[in-house]
Amino acid sequence: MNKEEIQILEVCKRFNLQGEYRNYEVLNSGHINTTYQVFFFRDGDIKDYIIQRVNTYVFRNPIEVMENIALVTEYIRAKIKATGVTAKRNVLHYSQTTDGEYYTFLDDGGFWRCCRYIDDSVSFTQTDDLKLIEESGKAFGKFQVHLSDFPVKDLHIVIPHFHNTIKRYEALDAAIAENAVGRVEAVQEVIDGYKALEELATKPYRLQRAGVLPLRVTHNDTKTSNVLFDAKTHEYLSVIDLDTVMPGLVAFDFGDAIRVAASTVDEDEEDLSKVAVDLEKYEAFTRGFVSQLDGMLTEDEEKTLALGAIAMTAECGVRFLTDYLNGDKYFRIHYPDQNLARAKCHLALTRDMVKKLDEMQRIVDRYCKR
Ligand code: GN1
Ligand code: MG
Repeated sequence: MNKEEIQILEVCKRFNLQGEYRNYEVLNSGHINTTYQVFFFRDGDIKDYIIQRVNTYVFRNPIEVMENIALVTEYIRAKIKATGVTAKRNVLHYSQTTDGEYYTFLDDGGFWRCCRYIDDSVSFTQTDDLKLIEESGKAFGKFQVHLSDFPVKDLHIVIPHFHNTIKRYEALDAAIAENAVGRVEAVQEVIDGYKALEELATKPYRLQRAGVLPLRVTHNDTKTSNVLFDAKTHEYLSVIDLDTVMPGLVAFDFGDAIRVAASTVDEDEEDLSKVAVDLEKYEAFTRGFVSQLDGMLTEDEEKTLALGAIAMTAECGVRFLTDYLNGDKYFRIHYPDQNLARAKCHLALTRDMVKKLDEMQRIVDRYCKR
């Protein structure tokens, strides 16, 4: 048994997982935490769980992360139950340790948590299936609705200024000034490309600061892989990865989802001629998202949804570029220049969105039908 498996088994024991341990698999799609699926044999069947080691470089106060998650999942569970259906497959269920905590620290300081695997569910990093994209839109729209009356002040700000696009640009400037690993010179064109987008990309944040756009409870990491679908029907079941649930703008949840769901490529595509926002995918997501909202958005929010896609795509690209310049400390990479590839791809995608902004907003308007 290797060290990883010994740790996994210790975590399973602390969460009192029952049955005979069979094996584990590493799930590798996230850039931050380390995620495993573990399999137990019990009552003649295989039961599986998701256990994660939370990245405490990124989440400096992981206990607060779990407090937020417990509050939000309980709130959504109560909302679903109130409609008379079981919430079993429609919201995450985190396990408690034998001490009644939602987390455990191992001896090496690692912070671990465990949640039930949702039966017969699947997720996708990227898909061309418009039905799935529409369903992912519904999932995030529903999340908004479920939390529309959640007391925002009860949430910890687990990563301050997470979608503060202005500060993200400042962090890029600092990384350029420091040039810690000597990479600045070779990427000047990419830096200039992002600078040219700064004014537009920071607009939603500035509108929030000016009080035009309201803060709501948002998910803040709405990529396609953060939705679970029923394996057979492909209807959405639940959103996952609630680490960054915090006050935010609806335009950010919409926009960050579009960044992935409506893209023609993966996040790190190197052939930039392939990179574009696909308006059919965009429309499918928008249709799903807006269909759940029951007119809860203000007119200003509706009018800035498409702009949110530009803000989130540019911001994410700025973060990849900053991390590249800092020597790849934040996002997990699978090959040496992956953060640069991600940054270039996001620059191309943002530029395409800028060209199509009016059309993207018209599509939103059509579904919002004010
Ligand atoms: C990170 O780890 P993951 O894949 O859930 C990041 C998001 C980025 C995303 C880019 C806490 O999310 O903000 O948009 O990578 N999460 C954090 O794929 O920084
Ligand atoms: Mg995440």
